[in-house]
Parts: sequence; C-alpha cells; structure tokens
Amino acid sequence: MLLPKIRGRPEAEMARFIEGEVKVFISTSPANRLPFTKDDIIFDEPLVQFADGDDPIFTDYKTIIAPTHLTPRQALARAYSKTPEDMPARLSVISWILPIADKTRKSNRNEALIPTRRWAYTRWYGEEFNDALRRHLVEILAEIGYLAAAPILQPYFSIDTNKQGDYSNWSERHIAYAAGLGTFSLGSSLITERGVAHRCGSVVTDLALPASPRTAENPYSNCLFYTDDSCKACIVRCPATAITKKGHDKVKCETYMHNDIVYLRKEYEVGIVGCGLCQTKVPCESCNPVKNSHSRRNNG
Ligand code: B12
Ligand code: SF4
Ligand code: SF4
Repeated sequence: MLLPKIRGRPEAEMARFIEGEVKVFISTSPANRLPFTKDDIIFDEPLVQFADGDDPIFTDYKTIIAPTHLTPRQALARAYSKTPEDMPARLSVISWILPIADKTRKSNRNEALIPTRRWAYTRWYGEEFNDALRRHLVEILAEIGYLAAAPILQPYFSIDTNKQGDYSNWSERHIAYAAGLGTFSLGSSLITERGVAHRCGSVVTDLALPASPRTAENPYSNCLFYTDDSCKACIVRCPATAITKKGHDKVKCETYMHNDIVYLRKEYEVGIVGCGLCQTKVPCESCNPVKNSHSRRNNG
C-alpha cells in the first residue's frame, strides 16, 4: 500500500493529496450514480477546502447556532473518548461541496410544488454517497496514521429544535463557511462558486492542512438580495411561503416537507423528501450570482 509513504510531507502536498482523493472517489465510486438511471452521476466535481480546527469562528458558532454546537477540537476528542486538551496542537477540518448534477437541477426547474424523483434520490442516495465519502476519508487518514472523524457519523451527532426550527450540533454549511467555501443567503442555502444546488460534508483530523482564506466580505455577500436588494427569486420559488424578505422560516419549510409532500416518500421509495425548489431556477442555482452580475457589468 502506497498511502503510508505520504505521511509528514509538506502541508501543501498533503492538501493536494486529500483534494485528489475526494475527486477520485467522486469520479469512480459506483455509489455516485442515480439508481433508476443507466449511469447518471449524482454529483459533479467537488470543491474542497480546509479550515484551521482552532479558528475562533468555531467558538462563535456556539452563539450564532447554539451552545451545543461542537468545535472541531471537541468533535474529534469525543470521537476518541478523550478531552479536547488531549488532542494534538494542530487540527484541521476538511470541507467539501458536492454540486448536484445538471440533469437533476434541470428536472427540478420544471416543478412548482414537488421535487422530481431525481431530486429526491439525490437527497436519499446522494447523502448515502456523502456518508461513504466521509468514511473513505476517515479510513485513509487513519491508514496514514492520523486521527480523523466525521462528526455527522458519530453517535453524539444530534438535531434539536427550538422555536426557530431544527438545528444540529455540527452544521455542515457553517463548517463550509469557515473553510471559505461560500456565504449564506436569503433562502439560507450556502452560495458557493458552484451555487446553492449542492450537498456538503466534512471531516476533522490532526493532519495539518493550510487553512483556505475566507474572502467573503460578510456572511451573506454572495446573495443578490443582501448586496443590492434585488433578485428575491427564491421567495417566488418556495411553495410553502417559507422564504420572505425576513429570511427563511425553518418551521414552515419543515412542515411542508413533513406534511404536504410526505406522500412522496412512498411513491419514490425513499426515507425522506425535501422539495429544494428554492435551489433551482434561481440565479444562484449553480454559480456565485454576485460575481456573475459584476462580470456582466464590467463587460458592458
Ligand atoms: C436541520 C436541517 C434542515 C432543517 C432546517 C434547515 C436550516 N436552515 O438549518 C430543514 C428541515 C428545514 C431543512 C431543509 C432543507 N435542507 Co437541510 N439540513 C438540516 C441539517 C441536518 C442541520 C442544519 C443546521 O444545523 N442548521 C443550523 C442553523 C442555525 O442554520 P441556519 O438557520 O441555516 O443558519 C443561519 C444563521 O446561522 C445565519 N447567521 C446569522 N448570523 C451569522 C453569522 C455568521 C458568521 C454565519 C456564518 C452565519 C450567520 O446564517 C444562516 C442562514 O440565515 C443539515 C445537515 C448538517 N448537519 O449540517 C441539512 C442541510 C442544511 N440541508 C440541506 C438541504 C439540501 C436541504 C433542503 C434543500 C432539502 C432537500 N434536500 O431538498 C432544504 C432546504 C432548506 C433551505 N432553504 O435551507 C443541505 C444544505 C446544502 C446547501 N445547499 O445549502 C444540508 C447542509 C445537508 C447536507 N449534508 O448537504 N434542513
Ligand atoms: S435566489 Fe436570489 S435572493 Fe434568493 S438566495 Fe439566490 S441570490 Fe439570494
Ligand atoms: S426547501 Fe422547499 S419549502 Fe423549504 S424553503 Fe426551499 S422551496 Fe421552500
């Protein structure tokens, strides 16, 4: 096995190695295929970036999300039944974005009330694939001799509810934000350079990786509504009136998923169905719309 030889190489080389592993897994894994099609992929080529495990933003999340939200140090320590202080000095978080394939996005654009089978399968089988990727990275890192854990797969992962709706103790979008992969939006999706129609994931490790810069001006700067009060296309797209100028009403969104379209679980034979209509037929579907509108203006 060649893997152990990579241990101890310079950070930039290790970063390329990890990114390469994620990309190869996505392009070769049979789990990245939609079951009812001949061989259609679920996700396109990913975006992969890194955060410093002790970045102060992770402590800020205890205020922004909830006191129960774990820091990477707590998340890794709990996976090994140790205390955060027992963990090595340097920790990193690997965060990735899995853009949803073109055909699936196009299919959902034609819908006004329910998600297509392709979209529902992307939620169900796509998340199974995302879990497989999480496990794959943890295995590789362990094989090279590093500590690693995917918090979502740990028994301590939990989702709680307050009056604003559900929140978890490891929010993948906030992790991706910390790794400089995008910003939040009016519809609350994370707008990346590949847009909002994606799923995301992460792994914490003691492998030292170079932290990716967070270049966004503020946590909402990729959304047209927050930059120049324009767009609002996601408000029109949402069949549950869950998105307004005040933001995303998680309770309304969840009620739509759990009541109005719950019958689709049986029809599509999946365990959960979310409509995701706010993520297609919108300017932020597959790109950063703010960058796009700037380049349109600059090109006259
Ligand atoms: C609970 C949950 C839900 C709940 C609540 C969603 C929510 N907004 O949190 C419900 C059931 C409504 C839901 C619905 C959907 N979900 Co969901 N869900 C989750 C889950 C399990 C946890 C999310 C969480 O912990 N949220 C924490 C709260 C606090 O986040 P928030 O309210 O959005 O955060 C706001 C504040 O923090 C605010 N903020 C305020 N001040 C500041 C300051 C700073 C510095 C920052 C950074 C932020 C910030 O910004 C945010 C937006 O306004 C994650 C998986 C995971 N473990 O991460 C998937 C996840 C969020 N869901 C996902 C998806 C795809 C969906 C659906 C599209 C369904 C589908 N599959 O078709 C819809 C989309 C709804 C929407 N418009 O966002 C993806 C989102 C990826 C993306 N493209 O953004 C995730 C990440 C799953 C995954 N692995 O990819 N989901
Ligand atoms: S559709 Fe427009 S307003 Fe809504 S999140 Fe995307 S860019 Fe922002
Ligand atoms: S997932 Fe559906 S119900 Fe929820 S905000 Fe988006 S469009 Fe509205």
